[in-house]
Amino acid sequence: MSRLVRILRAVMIGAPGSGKGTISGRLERDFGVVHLSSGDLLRNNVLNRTEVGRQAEEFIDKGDLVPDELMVILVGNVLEELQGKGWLLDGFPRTVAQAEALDTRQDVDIDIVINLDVPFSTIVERIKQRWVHTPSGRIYHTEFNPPKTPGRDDFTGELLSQRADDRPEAVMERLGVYDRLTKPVIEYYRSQSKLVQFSGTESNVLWPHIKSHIDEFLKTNN
Ligand code: G5P
Ligand code: MG
Repeated sequence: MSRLVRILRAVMIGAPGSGKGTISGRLERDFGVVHLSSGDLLRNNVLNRTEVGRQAEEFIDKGDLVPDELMVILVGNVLEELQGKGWLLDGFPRTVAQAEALDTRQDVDIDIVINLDVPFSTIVERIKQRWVHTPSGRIYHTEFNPPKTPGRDDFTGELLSQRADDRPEAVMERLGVYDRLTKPVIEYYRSQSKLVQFSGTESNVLWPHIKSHIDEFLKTNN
């Protein structure tokens, strides 16, 4: 098994539903990085009715981005707690302003930025069948990754739900926001020579390529 020797710091970029959460879970399992999903962080704040959750909810439900200032503080606070550990940021940064804010931090030096390039037509179909366990961030799909008991989380047995922003109109808004605001982040990291892109329609096909890329990176940089 490939165990982490060097501390890996990575970012996962991709359109809504491109499989960021799915692939991040596998990287966490195989490389021992802490998976930090900005979306899960926000949804837990909404669930627990915190002040951040109250401010963020209306943006999330419409499919718009939460303001940069709020995101930079929220994710920054968690990174503070992860000093000395390997991590994988899923869904952050997703504007150039957020990427620049991350670059100003002394404790952050990103090794690799993984871009999942999945066609929008594939995504729209997938998202209709997604079910989630919000407290843990566990993701299911009625065919690709079904729960053992329909409608229930495998570990807690609690009821699964569908995300408010997985309604078709919110999904279309999210894809538009991705095109306008997140695609420039891909170019930002390409110009830093940190970007590696994986194109396809199936996570199980992309995954072995991503895994061997990280294995190779760790071998070369240890
Ligand atoms: P999130 O939570 O970051 P998105 O929109 O970026 O949300 P999302 O929807 O979580 O991304 P994903 O993680 O890329 O998608 O995809 P996934 O959940 O792994 O896979 C999607 C579904 O497809 C699942 O059901 C999975 O099982 C299935 N699947 C995976 N692979 C395959 C496959 O090969 N085949 C099939 N058939 N199915 C598959 O952000 C949410 C909101 O929070 C705010 C924004 O409002 C955002 O819209 N937010 C931020 N705002 C500002 N700045 C930030 N940095 C923000 N971060 C979050
Ligand atoms: Mg996700």
